[in-house]
Amino acid sequence: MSGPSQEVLAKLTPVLTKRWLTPDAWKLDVYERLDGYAALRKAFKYTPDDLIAFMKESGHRGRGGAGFPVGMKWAFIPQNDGKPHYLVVNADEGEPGTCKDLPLMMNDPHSLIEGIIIACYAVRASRAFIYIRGEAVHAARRLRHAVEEAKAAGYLGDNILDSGLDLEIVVHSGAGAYICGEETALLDSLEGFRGQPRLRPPFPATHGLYASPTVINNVGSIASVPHIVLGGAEWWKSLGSENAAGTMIYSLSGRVANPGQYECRLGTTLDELLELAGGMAKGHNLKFWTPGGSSTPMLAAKHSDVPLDFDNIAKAGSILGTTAMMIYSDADCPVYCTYRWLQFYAHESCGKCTPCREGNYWMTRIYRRILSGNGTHEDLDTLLDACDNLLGRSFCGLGDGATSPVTSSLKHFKQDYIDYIEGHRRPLLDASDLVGA
Ligand code: L3W
Ligand code: SF4
Repeated sequence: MSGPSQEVLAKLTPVLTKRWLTPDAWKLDVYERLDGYAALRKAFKYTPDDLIAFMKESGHRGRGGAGFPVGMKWAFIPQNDGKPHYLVVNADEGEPGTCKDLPLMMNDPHSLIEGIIIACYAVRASRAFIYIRGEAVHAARRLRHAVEEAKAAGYLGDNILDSGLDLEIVVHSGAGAYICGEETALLDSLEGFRGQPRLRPPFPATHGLYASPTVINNVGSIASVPHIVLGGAEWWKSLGSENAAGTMIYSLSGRVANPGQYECRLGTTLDELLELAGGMAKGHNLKFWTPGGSSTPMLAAKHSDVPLDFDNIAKAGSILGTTAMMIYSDADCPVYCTYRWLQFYAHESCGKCTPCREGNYWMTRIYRRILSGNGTHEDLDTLLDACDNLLGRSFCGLGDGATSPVTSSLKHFKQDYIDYIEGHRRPLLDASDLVGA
């Protein structure tokens, strides 16, 4: 295959990833040589309120899955309320297929720290927490090292660069539970309780950590901030598409020639990303894919020209999520994939609400029946009925997200299910798996 066209190469826009290939960019002296902490000095020239207005103007939206406007979230923090304010960075990256925050924290930890300081100045917080998933020991170590370097250089501590801001950052490792990526479960875990979601509203913006106003933003949302401050709101908007400002780190995995992270303008298509990544793996043809992790409805090959931004992907029937693009070919089975994801959701369900706790368990059993050649046509209706009882009826997004692969695979690939049921396809599971099903 020939290389990508000039038109497609122009979609590749390294901003958050621009320092990743520079040796030792994770060290403070190298970071400073590459414009590091220039944005902080610029931000301190604004008032906190002006900074919030600037972030609103930039159109920057959250990179953790929901795409909530960052400036609006910061503006929710009450002012002059006499309470401590907190910033919590959600670095619990656990969505299957998602791999953008860990490489960012490993390669460019100071961009996250600089973004945190700017955000804390804007929302008047004097304590920030980075909640990182427990398995990421290497990234936690790197972040702690960067925090120490920043503190020694006067970027953290009291009266930072004479701005009047006092700030400490705590790097807190979780214990490896997917549910602790849900913002309120994360707060419970951070407070030392078992991580289970809280009722919303009230939202963390008013009742968050220790019942105080708290901003919770994803790693990518915050690490973008220094770039936006330096480049300006218009520049950030010019990089993306309508209602979707800036770039996004698209993580490509699965049946692709060169898997990895590709930072491109929001609105790039899968066709273009595949061109950048050298195409599909040899001998494979695209069959289905997820735009943003397993919680986002899977799409079919015919959707490969949909611009990957919030609105266009919604029109195609999915969610942009964390742009974790898992690519599958005609050698892969959407029914089996869905079964494996459901096993994950059943395992990670925190058990607080019945639809999710019971629904995911029962759905995995139905998949076992289908995949072992013992399914019935009624099973397909039962699956959709179970999804009806999870979607919108679960206490948090985990239960909602678990229905995405089920309903979307049934929508696009019902024949694959029927082939198992009618015996046209060799069962993938042994009937002995059905004991007790
Ligand atoms: C104040 C209001 N704040 C909303 C805040 C809210 C939150 C943000 C978005 O789930 C999705 C989920 C996963 N006053 C507010 C308000 N907020 N209204 O805005 O809230 P929400 O409920 O739309 O989404 P969420 O609960 O944050 C995130 C999907 O992302 N996802 C999973 C991603 C996994 C990772 C990872 O591994 N890194 O992030 C993938 O697609 O299913 O739908 O802060 O407080 N009136
Ligand atoms: Fe827990 Fe699942 Fe209910 Fe969320 S939906 S509260 S993870 S049981």
